[in-house]
Amino acid sequence: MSCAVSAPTYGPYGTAPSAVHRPVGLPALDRCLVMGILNVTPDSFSDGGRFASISDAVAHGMAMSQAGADVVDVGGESTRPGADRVPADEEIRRILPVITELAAAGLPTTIDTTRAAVARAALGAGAVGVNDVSGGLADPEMAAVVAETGCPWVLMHWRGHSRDMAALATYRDVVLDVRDELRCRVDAALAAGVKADQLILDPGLGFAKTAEHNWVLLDRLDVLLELSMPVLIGASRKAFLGTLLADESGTARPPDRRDDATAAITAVVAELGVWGVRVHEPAANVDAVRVIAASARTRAQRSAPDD
Ligand code: PMM
Repeated sequence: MSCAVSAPTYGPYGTAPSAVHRPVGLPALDRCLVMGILNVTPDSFSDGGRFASISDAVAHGMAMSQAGADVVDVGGESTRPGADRVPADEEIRRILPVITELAAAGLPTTIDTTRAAVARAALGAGAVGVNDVSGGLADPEMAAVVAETGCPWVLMHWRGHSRDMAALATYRDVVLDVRDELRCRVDAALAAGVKADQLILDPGLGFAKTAEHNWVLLDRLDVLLELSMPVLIGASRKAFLGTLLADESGTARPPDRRDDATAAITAVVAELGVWGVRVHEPAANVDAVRVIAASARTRAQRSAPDD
């Protein structure tokens, strides 16, 4: 996986993390944004099958908004390791009524898809942005849809579809490789007419990454933040947390008991300056980002010169 990018910093956007833009069309906040996960799938790793009916899915989206989620990310295809693909028309059938109803209720939604046709349908139904776990690699038409609509686009680091991704988890240096591969995706997006201020980057924890890779990426987020673009982190309930919290017999902690650890990661990455986190249970994560924002405000006041 390589492309021709060789400059040490990302040119047009400066190098200071303070220069990070606020993606158009998404809430502009003075704290880390919290994106609630709404998987309308029978087989996602932690919530698969829970929200398969339209009314259950809409009710859960509303509940996440009431719990403080700033945006709800709606997905109709599972990306858990080993998952098989679903046809595009089935993906559209799952997500469209849910996005339509949430948009009608005034909730900002993003569409979690790698397919341009699904993104186009979702944006037409009122979604405000596209969350593309393939960073534009899976569907060559995606960039054109995003350029045409001018919506925010999450470019996640990705090396291949879920069925094959475990075999792709080999890196020279995971932090530098992920950064460079994401820069290639940014260059491709810009070349296709997408504006820089539409883009959000995501290291893709768990996607062609071992647990060790995930921890190293979290530890060296400064390298991604130096690209001076908004960064989104999706650690919620992922397997590396289950392994970390395994019981004495070595059995991984089940996904629905990984929310406290998820909120701990949210606090850590919000303190580092990420733009957003993508989580299953927003409430504790919203509290965490508010604590971090209050702490940052206090620090700023202490270091501000007296009037
Ligand atoms: N992870 C999943 C799905 N979509 N999108 C982004 N941007 N980042 C992620 O880390 C990410 C994602 C898989 O988790 P899920 O099955 O709980 O949605």
